[in-house]
Formats: sequence, C-alpha cells, structure tokens
Amino acid sequence: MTGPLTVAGKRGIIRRYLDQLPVSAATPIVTLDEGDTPLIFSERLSQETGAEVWLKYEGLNPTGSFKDRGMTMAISKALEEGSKVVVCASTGNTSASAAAYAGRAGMVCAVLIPEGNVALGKLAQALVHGARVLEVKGNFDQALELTKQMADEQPITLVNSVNPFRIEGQKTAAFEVVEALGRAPDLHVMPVGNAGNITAYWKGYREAIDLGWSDSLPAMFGFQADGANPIVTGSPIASPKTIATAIRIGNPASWSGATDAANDSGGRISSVRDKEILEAYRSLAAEGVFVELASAASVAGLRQMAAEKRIPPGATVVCVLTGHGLKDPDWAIAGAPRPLTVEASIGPILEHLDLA
Ligand code: AN7
Repeated sequence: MTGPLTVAGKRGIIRRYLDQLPVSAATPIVTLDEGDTPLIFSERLSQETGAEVWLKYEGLNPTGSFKDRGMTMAISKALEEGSKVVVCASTGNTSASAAAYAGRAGMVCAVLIPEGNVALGKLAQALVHGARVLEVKGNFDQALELTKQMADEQPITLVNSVNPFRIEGQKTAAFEVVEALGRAPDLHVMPVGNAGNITAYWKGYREAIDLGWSDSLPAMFGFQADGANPIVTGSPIASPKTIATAIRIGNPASWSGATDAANDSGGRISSVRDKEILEAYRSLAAEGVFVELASAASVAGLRQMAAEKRIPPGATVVCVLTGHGLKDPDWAIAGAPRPLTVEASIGPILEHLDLA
C-alpha cells in the first residue's frame, strides 16, 4: 500500500516540489492541497486557431484562483519566521487566498481592497475566513502602497507578490504544465495585472530546463485590459478602467518581470478590449469552462494573436485561466436570460422548452 500513501503525502505544491522551493525541515507547511490543477484540451479553440490549445484551469485551486500556490508559500514562511499578522492589498483573489491560509495558520489577516471594485464572491471569501477587511477609498495601486508602508513600519508580513515566496510558489504551475505535456508549450498565454504570475511562470519554465524536465522554453504572451495597460503604453495609469476588476491595475509591482519574460522569450505584452474579454468569457462558458472575466483575457489574447497570424499551425499553446467564474456571479447573471417561472406541472414546462 505504499503507492497511495506516497501520493497522499505529496498533496499541495510545497510537498510536491519540496526540492525546488526555499523550504526546510523547519518550515511548517500551511496547505489546503492547492495545485495539481487540470490542463484541459480545448477542441473549439484548437479548431478556431489551428493550434493545439490547452487550458490550465487554475480556478480549481482551493480558494478558486492561482493565488493559493503563492499563498501556501508566503504563509508557511511567515509562520516559520514567527509572524503573527499578515497584510495584503488586493483586487480580490489575493485577499480571499490570504484570508484562508492565514486562518489555517492561526494568524491575523488584514486586507485592503479598492472600494466598490471587488467581485462579490471574493469579498465573501475574505469575510467568511475572518480577515479584517478595509475598503480603501482609492484604487489597488494606492492600497498596495499603503500595505508596503504598514509592513515597513509594523511587525507585519506583506503577502502580496512583492513577497518573493509568492513567486516561488506560483512558479510550480509551469512545472505542472511541463509535466502534463512532457515539455514546455510553444506559446504561453496569460492575463497580466500586477505581473507577479507571468514573472513566476517564466521563472518556472526556465528552472524546468535546468532540472532537465523540458528542453525548450515557450514564448510568453501577457494580456492586460485596454483601459489598464500600463506595460503596453509604457507608463503607469492613474485611473485604470476595465470590467475585469481583478486586473484593474495601473502600476504593476512586477513590471520588469513581465517585460523580461516577454522580451527574453520572444513574446509580447499586449492588451485586449473589454468587449473581447466578455466574448471570450462567454465562449469558454459555452464550452463548459466557467472562469472570471480577468481569466478570459488570455483567450481574448489568443484570438487577437490568431487574427494577427502570430500562431504557427499546429503549435502547442497553453492559456492560463486564473480564476473561477463563481467568484463573480453578478457578471454571469447580467449577461444571461432570466429564468422563467412556471406552474408545477409538466404541460407548461414542455411548452416553455418548445417540446410540447
Ligand atoms: C483572476 O488578487 O492582483 O499579474 O490582488 O485575480 O499576477 O497580478 C489578482 C490578479 C489574473 C493577474 N487573473 O495576475 C489580486 C490580484 C486573476 C487575478 C490576475 C489576477 P498578476
């Protein structure tokens, strides 16, 4: 019976990739068995683009986003260092994840979110996991500056992706992609907000080469939203605007990580319109994959690349779907027809379904 026990003992990204992460026997592992998410083949997007398109569905992490990979590392290391309080600024997913992992570790979690711009499900998560939630009258970038100041002046650990342990944890998603495909994809496509995740994937792919797990690197393509595209325009945006609130960020903390990944890999940082994000969101949902708006920026970006003939025929492409659609029920319902109310009898039901 050693087989199953070994597998059970390797749940969570820290245990699975122990030798590739900055942990030791002294590190208390705070985990919710994150990672090991599916890489789903997309028949429709493959036909549409002439490539082989795979979807890395990060919405299936314990709190519904990729943030859990970084948070298991950040909270474990904070606990190891004796920290009792953590803080983060967030467009929603970081705060949901921080709240859950801090709660598990018995730590106090403070979160600063931009007032009125966090999806309902994410706010619910931070609250239910017991975080001290403060809605800041400002945007994400202002909230992040305030949390940096708090961590400088107080005995508080900052768990935004400027914390290097976050990037370490998040790089494991690239390891999983390489493991599933047997090599790195030709093209890697993902949304970009604060740019921690693209920095992490690029680090992971490069390490996979050093480890002998892959003999190639992907070209890295990151997509911001048109109204929140500072890396594309080349300067910070004071009032970023997009329906994809998760990536409504005007001054990314890991800016150079994103440009390095794109430049060094032969890829690009570009942006997509809100309308295109919404179309990608709906077409993914029609294919059975429910993601949040920000996640759909990767598929909107893939379509832009296809329109620009940037996808070689038959190329292997991975699109990262960063968060679950249930995070933001308001958008899902807003774009759908309202359900009909019918009498509890078979006749009207069949009639309404055009089956009578
Ligand atoms: C679903 O939670 O910044 O480029 O505070 O939630 O690594 O910032 C979230 C970002 C993409 C962008 N998709 O990732 C936060 C936060 C989803 C996200 C991004 C976010 P980064």
